[in-house]
Amino acid sequence: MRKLSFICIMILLMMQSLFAQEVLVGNERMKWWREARFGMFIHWGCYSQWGGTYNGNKIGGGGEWIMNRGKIPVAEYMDAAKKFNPVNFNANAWVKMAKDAGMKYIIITAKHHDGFALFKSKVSTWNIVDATPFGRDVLKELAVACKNNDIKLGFYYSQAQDWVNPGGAVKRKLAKEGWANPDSARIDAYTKEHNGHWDSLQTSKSMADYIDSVAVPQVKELLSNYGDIAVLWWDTPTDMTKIFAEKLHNILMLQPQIITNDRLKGPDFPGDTKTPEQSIPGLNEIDGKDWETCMTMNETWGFKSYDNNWKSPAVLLRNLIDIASKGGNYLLNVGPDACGEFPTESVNSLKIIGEWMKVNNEAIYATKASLLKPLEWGKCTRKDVGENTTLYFSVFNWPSTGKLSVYGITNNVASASLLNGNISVKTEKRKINGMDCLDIYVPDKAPDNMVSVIKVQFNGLLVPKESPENGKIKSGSID
Ligand code: FHN
Repeated sequence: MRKLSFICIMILLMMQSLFAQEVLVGNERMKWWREARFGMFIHWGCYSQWGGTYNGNKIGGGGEWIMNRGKIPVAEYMDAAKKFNPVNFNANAWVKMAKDAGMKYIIITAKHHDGFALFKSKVSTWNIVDATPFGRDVLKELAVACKNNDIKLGFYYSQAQDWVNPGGAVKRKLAKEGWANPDSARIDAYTKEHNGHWDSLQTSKSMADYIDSVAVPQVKELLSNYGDIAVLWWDTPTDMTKIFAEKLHNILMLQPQIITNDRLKGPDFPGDTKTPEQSIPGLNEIDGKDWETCMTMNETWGFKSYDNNWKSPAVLLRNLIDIASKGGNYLLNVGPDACGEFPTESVNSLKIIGEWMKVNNEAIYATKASLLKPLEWGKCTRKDVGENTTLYFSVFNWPSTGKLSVYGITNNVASASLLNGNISVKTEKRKINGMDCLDIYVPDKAPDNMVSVIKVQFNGLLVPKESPENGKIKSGSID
C-alpha cells in the first residue's frame, strides 16, 4: 500500500513538473507578443483593385468581400487579376511605416477568402506570381524587409472560405453569437447574402479535397519558405471539422515558436490568443487569456475608394492606450490600394501615432493591465520592476485644476515625472473619508497635444484594492 502511494505521489510530481514546463514554454513563446502591444494588420489582394465598386455599383461590406457580395463569377474575377499590377509596392516602405508608428509586428493576408495567394504557390496558380502581370512574391519581399528591420512577420490565412479554389466552405456559420437579438429573417438574409457558393466552379470539388489539395499544402509552403513566422492568423472557421482543423494545426510544428489565434475551428482549438474584432473588451470581460483587438482605420479591411469614415489619429491612439491598459494588443489594419500604396489617411495617422510613441512608448511596450479601478480622466498601464511597481498614467482629459487624483494606492511614491521632457511633478498622499488618495500636481498646459503621460514609480509592489471581475472576452470573428 505504502509502495503504491509512493508511486502515485511520484507520478503526480512528475505531471506537475511537466505541466510547469509546458506553461513556461508557452510563456517564453508569448513573451515578445505580450511586450509588443501594437501590430499592423494588412488586408491586400486583387480585391484592392476593385476598390469596392463592381459594374458601377458600390458594393456593401468590406472591400475584400466584393467578389462574394457582388456575386462576381469566378472566371470574371480571375480575369481581372490580369490587370493587377501594383507597381508601387515597396516592402521596405511598408515595414518602415509600421516600425515608425511603433508597431512591432505585421500580419498580412497571405490568402483571404477570395483564395488569391500573395505568394508563389505550387498548388494553385491563383497566386500573385502566376496570375498577375506583377509576378512578384510579395511575402518573400516582406519577409526580407521585416527581418532587416527587426519586425516580426505573421500570416493571415483563410483556411475554410475560398471562393476561387474549388471546394471552399459552402455556407457561412451564422453570426448568432455576435448579435444582440437576431431574428430568423435577419439570419436567413445574412446567410443568403454571404453564402460562399454562387458559381458551379466553386462546387466542383469537396471541402475535404480543398483542405488536402490547397489549404494544407499552402500552409506548409507558408511555414517553410519565408523564414521565421511569428503568427499564423486563421480566419473564419466556417464548415471546419475536427479532422480538417487537426490537419492544419499539425503543420504548425514546422515553426515551434509560432503563435496562433482562436479562429481555426472553435473552442476545441483555442490557439494562443483571443481576437475581439472592431471592439475593445470592457474590464469585466478580461479573463486572463491573451487577446488582441483587430480594427480598421475606416470601415473596411480591404481598400475601398469611397470609404472616408476615418477614425481620427487621437481615437486610434486612445484605443491603443485603452487596450494596453487592459493587457491586450492592438492590431490596426491598413488596406493598401491597387498600386500598392497605403491610403493617405492611414499614412498620416501612423505618422502621428509614431511621433507620440517616440516620446511615450515606455507607457505601452511590455506593460500590463494596471488593475486599478477605471479613471475618469485617462488610462493606466503598469510595470513591475524587481520589487517595485511603476504606473504610467495616460491623461486623456488634462485637468483645469492642476491636479489629478488616484484612489486605492497605499504605496509611497519614489518619483513622478512627465514622460515628455522628463519633468518632475509633485505628488501628495492623503485620506478622503478613510480612502487612500494620491494627488499628482501637473502644469496648466499638457505637454503633448493628444495624450500626456505621467510616470509614477512606487516603493514596493502595488497591490491594487480593486481587480477586474472575471469575465469572458468574446472573439469577434463573425464570418
Ligand atoms: O471575413 C473576414 C473579414 O474580411 C476580415 O478579414 C476580418 C478581420 O478580422 N475577419 C473576417 C471577419 O471576422
